[in-house]
Amino acid sequence: MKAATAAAAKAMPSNRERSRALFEEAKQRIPGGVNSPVRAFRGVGGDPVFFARGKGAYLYDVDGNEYVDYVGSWGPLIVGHAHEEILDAIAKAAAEGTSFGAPTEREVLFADELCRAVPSMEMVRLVSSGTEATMAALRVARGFTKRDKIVKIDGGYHGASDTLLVAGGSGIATLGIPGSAGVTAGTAADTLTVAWNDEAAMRALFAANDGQIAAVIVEPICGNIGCVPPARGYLEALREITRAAGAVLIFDEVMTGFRVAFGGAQARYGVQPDMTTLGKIVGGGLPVGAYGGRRDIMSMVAPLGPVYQAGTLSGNPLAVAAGRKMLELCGRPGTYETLERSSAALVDGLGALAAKKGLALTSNRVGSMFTGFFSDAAVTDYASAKKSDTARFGKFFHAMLDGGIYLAPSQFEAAFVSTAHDQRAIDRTLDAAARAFAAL
Ligand code: KE4
Repeated sequence: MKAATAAAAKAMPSNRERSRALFEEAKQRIPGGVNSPVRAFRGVGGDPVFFARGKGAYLYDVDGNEYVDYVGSWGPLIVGHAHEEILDAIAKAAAEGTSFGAPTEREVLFADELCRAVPSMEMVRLVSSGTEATMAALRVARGFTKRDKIVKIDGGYHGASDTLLVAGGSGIATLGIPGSAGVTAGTAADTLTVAWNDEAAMRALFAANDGQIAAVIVEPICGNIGCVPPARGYLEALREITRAAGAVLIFDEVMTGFRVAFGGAQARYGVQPDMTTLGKIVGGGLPVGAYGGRRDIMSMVAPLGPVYQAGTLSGNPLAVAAGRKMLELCGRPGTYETLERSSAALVDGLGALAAKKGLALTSNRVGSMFTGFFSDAAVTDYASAKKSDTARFGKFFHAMLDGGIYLAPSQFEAAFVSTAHDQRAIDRTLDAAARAFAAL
């Protein structure tokens, strides 16, 4: 038996009784037993796994089972769990105090490092989550253009603020409908949705709302439909359409920022937005969000300008210390080449194994973010993603979980490879996938 298989057999999660018990207890005090809905396994069935610790590419649950982790806390952990240098940076910052609610030198340094990494940002404001970043960016865009309507992509996700919790329409331009209870029809009415990768629909939307659209916000590589890259020329078309209409183009790079390239998707595709939102990786595993962009737009932000936005823990010293160290690690030579090599080996290996079993698996990958859809057709937008066999995905998810591999518990999410995913981790994953595909 190959060493990797033997290790996998040894590591096979034997039981998850403690997770199950904790979930029952959690549900008494926490809505749905989780502090964020996607963690509840509603997309794949079964009970969530409760984790005790992580190290490198591995997570360890409360029952002592080991997993190769491809969630990476939904993207932030591009250098793996508990990276020594990040832990050290946090410990050093913590020893000097955890929060001041006042400006610090490291925030000044971090702002400059972020703007140098993402040159389309001439100024940047730190917040504590991706949700805050996108919510603020849209408010600034509305203040700057004095227009009310915004456009998002059908199936795009930008955090849980009212303006953005709007369900997608039929795939062509539609007036947004509330995507959550509690979001008013009035709020949703100012949010238009349009299918990803449909340039004609975007042009039609602008023609039908001439002079009324404040901003278009997109994930430059969709990660919340699952991974769905932009069609050739699509981002360039968005840039041209928004510039011509005087609308602000916002790239929500909360997931793609420092993930697909050091400068994010905008560096990879060579398209500069007017504003960028960041999160996840820039916090090094601690709560950091950021929004930034052209100086004339960011000059609207209080106290410099009339658009109000604030946060007690914005620029928190520990989170900024972790984020700065993360950027330093990401900036080291070879980081993205290493991620490309290991991610390609993994996804190509999965494709070959699925093909050997005669399974229809369509994989979309950009750098170290990827999604496998059980579909024999290309997945280019939310409508085509929804046509994939999500029931089969659920079976695959659980077969991989039982094989010691932790994937995102939803078809409509991206998986992430870190620099800690070495050949042993990839081999273990492919061994588990061979068994999982056989069981489908
Ligand atoms: P947070 O508020 O969760 O930090 O960021 C919101 C957000 C904004 N923009 C993009 C492109 C995002 O992907 C996210 C958050 N992503 C989800 C999962 N893809 C986080 C997981 C969760 O909701 O628990």
